[in-house]
Amino acid sequence: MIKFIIIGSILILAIIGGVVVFWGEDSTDVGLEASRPNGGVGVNINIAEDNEETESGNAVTFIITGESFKFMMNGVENPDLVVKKGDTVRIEFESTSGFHDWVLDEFNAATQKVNSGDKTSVEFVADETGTFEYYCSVGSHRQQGMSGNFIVE
Ligand SMILES: [Cu+2]
Repeated sequence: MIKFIIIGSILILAIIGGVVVFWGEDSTDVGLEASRPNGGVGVNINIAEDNEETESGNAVTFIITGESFKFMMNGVENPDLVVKKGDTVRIEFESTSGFHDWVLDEFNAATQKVNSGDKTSVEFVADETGTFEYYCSVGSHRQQGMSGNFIVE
């Protein structure tokens, strides 16, 4: 009788051990399967974000006024305009005093020339990195200080 109990106990232990090992292997497999797709998705998302930045970029708008002889934006004289490569840039320009425009040669961007109180705009894609000079092309305004830096990072 004692032999049967001992053999029975060994069998039960063996079964429990087998189940634990089986579960252990099973859960290990599940873990690997779960982590692989997650890792893959993470990588895919990163690639998608990178493509978005380089291919389409963001839409950036600057609201700038012109007077004799400087540009103004949010109280800053001849402000640095900083964008990322690939951004679509919109310049909304208004003359608050005098006859002016906003020109950026490197991107073939130029607004109309406008008089006091008139508004105009121009849109272009900043597809090249560097620091470029924007300016007013009216008369000698550029030489008199009506210019600033357009920076593409
Ligand atoms: Cu001007």
